[in-house]
Amino acid sequence: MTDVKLHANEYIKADSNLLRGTIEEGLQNHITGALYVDDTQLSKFHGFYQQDDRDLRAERQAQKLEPLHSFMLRARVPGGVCSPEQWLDIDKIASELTMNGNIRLTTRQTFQYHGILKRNLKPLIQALDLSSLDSIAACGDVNRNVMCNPNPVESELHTEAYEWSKLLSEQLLPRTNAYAEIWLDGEKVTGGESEPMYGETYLPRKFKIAVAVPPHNDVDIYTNCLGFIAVAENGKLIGFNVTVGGGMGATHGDTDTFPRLADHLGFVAKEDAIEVAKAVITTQRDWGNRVERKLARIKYTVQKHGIDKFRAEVAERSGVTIGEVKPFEFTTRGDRFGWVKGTDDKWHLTLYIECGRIKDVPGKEIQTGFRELAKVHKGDFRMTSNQNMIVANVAEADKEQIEAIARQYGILGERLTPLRKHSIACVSLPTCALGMAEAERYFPEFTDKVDELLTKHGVGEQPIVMRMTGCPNGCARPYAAEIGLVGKGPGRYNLYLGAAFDGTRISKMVLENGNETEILADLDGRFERFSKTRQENENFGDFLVRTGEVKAVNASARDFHG
Ligand code: SRM
Ligand code: SF4
Repeated sequence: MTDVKLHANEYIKADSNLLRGTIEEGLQNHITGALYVDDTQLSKFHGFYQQDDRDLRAERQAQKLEPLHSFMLRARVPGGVCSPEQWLDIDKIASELTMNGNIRLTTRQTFQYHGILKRNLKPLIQALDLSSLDSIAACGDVNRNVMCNPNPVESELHTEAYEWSKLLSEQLLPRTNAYAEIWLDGEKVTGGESEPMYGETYLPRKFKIAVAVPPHNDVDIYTNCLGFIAVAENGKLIGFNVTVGGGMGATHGDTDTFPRLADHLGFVAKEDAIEVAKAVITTQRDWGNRVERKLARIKYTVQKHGIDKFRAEVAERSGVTIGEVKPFEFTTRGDRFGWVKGTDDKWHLTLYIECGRIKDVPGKEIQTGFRELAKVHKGDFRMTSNQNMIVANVAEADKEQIEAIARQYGILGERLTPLRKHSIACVSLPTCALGMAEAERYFPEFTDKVDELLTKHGVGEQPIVMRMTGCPNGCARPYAAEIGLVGKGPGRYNLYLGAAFDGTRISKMVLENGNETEILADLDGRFERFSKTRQENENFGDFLVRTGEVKAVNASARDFHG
């Protein structure tokens, strides 16, 4: 035993009886809409967060009322794939059991509900279960939703990659019976339970995995804790180039924190992938920082020990020979909108969903449109890591009907600019407790203004990855965007530039605490120079770095703040 005082969450986990805590008692307490304080940390492992509507906070405080507590629940949907029947259930649950009635697609290929009252948590989780969906480990200090390239174009390889994402997700789930007991009235386990991989204090911090299929890096593989880049021979998966140590979160003004792109661990044959994943996880479990939560992600563990030492440990724990990285190349990152045909002759229609919000708005009945699509669609739906949706696996004969419905409800997105197609924003206000500035509610209007500037300089057709978050936690991966806006205070953002289009270099701050006018003025000048002096096919981020306008961030611990 050491005398070191661990972070408070470590004691909450240790005392939780494998994630049960007093959640059940809290659900029975009808005096408050909240859970008991410690349980709000444990609830994350069950997939939900306690929140309150920040727009109403001051008013409720003035009336001496407790905040209007409600819950955000995130589902676990490996690879983002669900059936039309499941979508109809997801939609019905939103209408019947949440206050706002809508659905939010996330940057990690799943969906969230906001505004769930405490009394509706259990019926909601039970309704998901009836649809073979769950929220186990969607949040918390465990492996979360596993991402996978969702575009089933190179059909066979994608199917295999998707199967791996499901397997990884299943194999790395916590083993406690707590979820079944609390939410699904499962039989109570009275002893002998254990968490063989995680241990009773789970991981020091959240953990994220993605599977990519080159040349598409839509899952932003290098921003993940652990990444599997599919390697194929003759169209068949033979293994993965594995990456470790990526992550985005940082704290304003704290130079000990930084976003970091993952290092290459090496090539691993596919039959060894699960063992390697487990070894990476247990290494992080044992080596990760349990004192300082903000330094507890695996990116800091890899940074501290170095990739060579980390690799040796993983090889030893797994007994797997980790080979040299096999050649591969990423060329695209965003989603491929419109129709694409797979190698098996099935069609896939990618639809743009502004900030991932599935909700009817004037001129765009997105929620109704998807309901109608789900009623006739015979393939599946695929949520993308850019908060969009693919109506996947459509037979040639059904194409026309699917397209007609998408057009009827205004979700075909025919007039999207390249900038918009490559843009995402996080949720932020009013539900996110950590938001410092608007994101989802302001981003569409901001994108219009940036588009106007690009058009003014004749570069409106240039695809640029632009992302906005309401705080430095990085939920829309803004530091991996060519234009990143990170909330600093109401109406104020730090502007980050110079990341690579393909996600292989992060950005650097060029303007601190700017308002809209200052940010647009900064971009205006840069777009002008870009239009005049760019090289053929040069991307915006690369141009800024080549011309020295922005210093390249090659090693983030050294360059991001320096
Ligand atoms: Fe996130 C915390 C939303 C993807 C880094 N994130 C939060 C919370 C739960 C706020 C909180 O802790 O109270 C946000 C809930 C807002 C709301 O009202 O819904 C939130 N994060 C989201 C989502 C919904 C953003 C979106 O607009 O889609 C994404 C859900 C993904 C999912 O389905 O699992 C989401 N979050 C991310 C990503 C992107 C990714 O994983 O690819 C990141 C950066 C990558 C990374 O993890 O490094 C990210 N979220 C964070 C962090 C910073 C962690 C850190 O290393 O410091 C926090 C804060 C924390 O954990 O303390 C956070
Ligand atoms: Fe909330 Fe910040 Fe994440 Fe945006 S980036 S959802 S404001 S935690």
